Amino acid sequence: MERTLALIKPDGVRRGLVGEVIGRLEKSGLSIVALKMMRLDAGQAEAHYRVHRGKPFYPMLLEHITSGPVVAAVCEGPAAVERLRELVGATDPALARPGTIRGDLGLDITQNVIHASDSPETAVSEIRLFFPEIGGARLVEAGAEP
Ligand code: 3AN
Repeated sequence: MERTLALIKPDGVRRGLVGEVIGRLEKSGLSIVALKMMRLDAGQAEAHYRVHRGKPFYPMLLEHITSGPVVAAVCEGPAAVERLRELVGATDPALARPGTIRGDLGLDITQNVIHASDSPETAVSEIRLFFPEIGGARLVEAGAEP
């Protein structure tokens, strides 16, 4: 089993797409094993997008991701990282295939509804960043008895 991080960006939350996006993730067979709504401060946004520091669109990225609440979800399943990236689609919604979240719902390259970890290594560090309280503890198994 593999885990990955999905982040519904402020444009997705603002447009009322949380249920639609989470529904697509669940219907695809991925299990949601942790979920929360939060507002990123500047430090968390810079940490999340540190690989893009210095790129022309970096200030816009920070501005957008801190512009309102996000919904963060840890998704689990076989090849979860690749599976989620397939569901999400290409970065630019204009180029994303119909049937993908960005292809169907994205507005533009900044307001593209959702972020998904791009590798298993990134997934580990992003899950740590967004869910520090989980630590090394085992997450509740979806559907398991409490
Ligand atoms: P993805 O989210 O598809 O993995 P990344 O990691 O290359 O894409 O970029 C992170 C975010 O930065 C994207 N989701 C998008 O919002 C923004 N972004 C990427 N490339 C551009 C660009 N050329 N112009 C404006 N924003 C961009």
